[in-house]
Amino acid sequence: MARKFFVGGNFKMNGTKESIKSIVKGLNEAKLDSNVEVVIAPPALYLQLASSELTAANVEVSAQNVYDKPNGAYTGEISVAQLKDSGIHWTILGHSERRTILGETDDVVAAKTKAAIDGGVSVVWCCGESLEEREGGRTVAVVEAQLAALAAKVSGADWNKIVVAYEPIWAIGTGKVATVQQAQEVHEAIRKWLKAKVSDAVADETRILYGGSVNGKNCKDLAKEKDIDGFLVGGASLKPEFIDIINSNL
Ligand code: G2H
Repeated sequence: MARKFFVGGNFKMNGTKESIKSIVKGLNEAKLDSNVEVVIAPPALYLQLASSELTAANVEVSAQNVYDKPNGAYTGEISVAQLKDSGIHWTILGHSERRTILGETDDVVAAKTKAAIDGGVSVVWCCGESLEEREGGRTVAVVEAQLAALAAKVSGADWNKIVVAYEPIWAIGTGKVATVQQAQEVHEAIRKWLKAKVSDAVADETRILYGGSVNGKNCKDLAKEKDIDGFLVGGASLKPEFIDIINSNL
């Protein structure tokens, strides 16, 4: 089946009220490929501002993280119910910056993913290897272990609510984009794993995004690959070239 191209903008810990309004205005006024599903993920403080300013069709607002416990005594966290209550139906989870800087393990990310889905919030679930792991020939094994932890917690229809983002850590914010071939190889391995361990349908239907220094110049070649179904964009999502990335297939 045809998988709808998906582009996420991960603003990370960047932006002000003014800059976020300006990015949203740019999206509202742009001519965006109507065959692309877009989410933008500003910092939590600005989720509602972005939502209230957004009028562009096919663009939704996403959180960058969510906690897996129900409302209660968890200082500094935001619950799935609170996202829903604020009209937010997407979250990124398992970004490598949260895994490496904030210590989120494969199991923690899987538990958060399950909680989000159960609470009605779809997930851009991130995976990827470090430079050391790639150089040690362990890329596919690392990604498969991350997938296995996820598959232990989610099942059946949960997969319809997951978009996978492959983000090699060595390519994130470094300007070192994976080659088209390197990205395609891992995307293909992820799809094969889904086919073998989950189901043919999930393998066919799950969008697999590439993330890591995607920009307005490299996006078109990456988008041509058969297993690359979109992008998770960091730095370039804060710039006008984000529109070009959304329109990669035009
Ligand atoms: C990878 C990506 C977005 P950037 O983290 O998630 O960021 O495009 O800046 O490498």
